[in-house]
Amino acid sequence: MQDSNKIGHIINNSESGKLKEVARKVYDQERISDDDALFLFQDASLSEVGILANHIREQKHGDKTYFNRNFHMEPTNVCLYTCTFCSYSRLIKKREEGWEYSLEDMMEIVKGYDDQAVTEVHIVGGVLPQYDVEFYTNLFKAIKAHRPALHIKALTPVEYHYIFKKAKMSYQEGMETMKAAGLDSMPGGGAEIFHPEIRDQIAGGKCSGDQWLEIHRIWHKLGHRSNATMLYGHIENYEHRVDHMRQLRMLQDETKGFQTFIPLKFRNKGNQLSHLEESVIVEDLKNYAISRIYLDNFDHVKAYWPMIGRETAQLSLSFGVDDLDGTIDDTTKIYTMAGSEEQNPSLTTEQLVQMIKRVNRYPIERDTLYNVITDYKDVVFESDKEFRGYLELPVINN
Ligand code: V47
Ligand code: SF4
Repeated sequence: MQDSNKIGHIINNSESGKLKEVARKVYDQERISDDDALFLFQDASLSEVGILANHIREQKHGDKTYFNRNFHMEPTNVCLYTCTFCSYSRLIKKREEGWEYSLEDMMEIVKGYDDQAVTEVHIVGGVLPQYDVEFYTNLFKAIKAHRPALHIKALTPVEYHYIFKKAKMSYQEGMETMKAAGLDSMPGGGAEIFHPEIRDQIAGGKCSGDQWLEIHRIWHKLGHRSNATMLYGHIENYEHRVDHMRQLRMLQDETKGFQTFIPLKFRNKGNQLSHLEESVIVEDLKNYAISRIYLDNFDHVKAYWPMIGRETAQLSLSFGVDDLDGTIDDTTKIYTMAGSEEQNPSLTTEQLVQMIKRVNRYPIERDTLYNVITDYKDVVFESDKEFRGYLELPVINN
């Protein structure tokens, strides 16, 4: 059944008047309300939200599924903040167990990718006093001097708020300084859950939700792009998730600067919230789907595959997701320390392309700004020819 027929089926036959109403809105490309989103979280089934989200996903992108070739660099895994969900925060007490890279160390990492066709470096990590405006501007300049075409996607309002305050700079002045040094875009981290009821408990002391949004607003108004995340599945409830997405949707109406929304599933290893159970896959898929339905003004929804694992990432492509991040390598420690599915989150381009093709989607390598680099629709790898389905069913000759 086509998705529009499936939506028609819900509109005509659902026993729930509310579900009919939400399905009608999706069909008519009308924005859903906060109340509708709450209803979907609380009362709709996975298959119902999946039909609605997939309809929107296919309307926006057809079968296209994006990824990019990037690498992550983390200057340090020691952090003076004490976010309870983060496996870095505990290291401040035993600093010698962590790493604190110098500018030269960071440049060695960059140079290690000289012979690889990566288009983006994603820089994120702990907050420490020596990583200040001077350190980061020197780092950005050194990267651009070495490899001008490499897109620098770096730091979040958590770091920016801290380093600008220390340098007695306004956010405006600070972001202009970063741009002049070579910053190209901002990743979506540090958003967690904006609502103070939750944020104060899990991420006390770091920038507030309003400050996070203000730094993105300024960056967008300077003409640049960024992403947004939401850390879910810990102590928040559905109202907090909807509140978080509402604030993102409002800012996006104002600036149109966000590219991608990335829900991040809370992982419970090695942090102060280890006693909490992790959300189940059905919940993760529902969360992707409802994000896709609610955030009508976001072009893309991304599943960060190292965190959720390859199979859930494949499933997510039928629940609103159109982007699988990239072919990152194993320098990303924040997730492996928190218990991500992939202990060595590295995939070759061929593996990532196959992962996408095997769920009948159409892989596209993009740059950070979603310009197409390689269209893999008709590219056939040797290993494709050997693939006969997940269960390796015998080929039946009639
Ligand atoms: O803000 C920390 C999260 C984020 C845990 O913009 C955890 O393209 C789950 O934002 N369980 C940083 N999550 C990563 C991030 C990101 C990742 C990939 C792509 C992009 C992008 C951005 O990692 C933090 C925090 O929310 N995090 N600890 C944990 N235990
Ligand atoms: Fe530090 Fe970020 Fe971890 Fe919070 S989430 S402790 S700010 S590294």
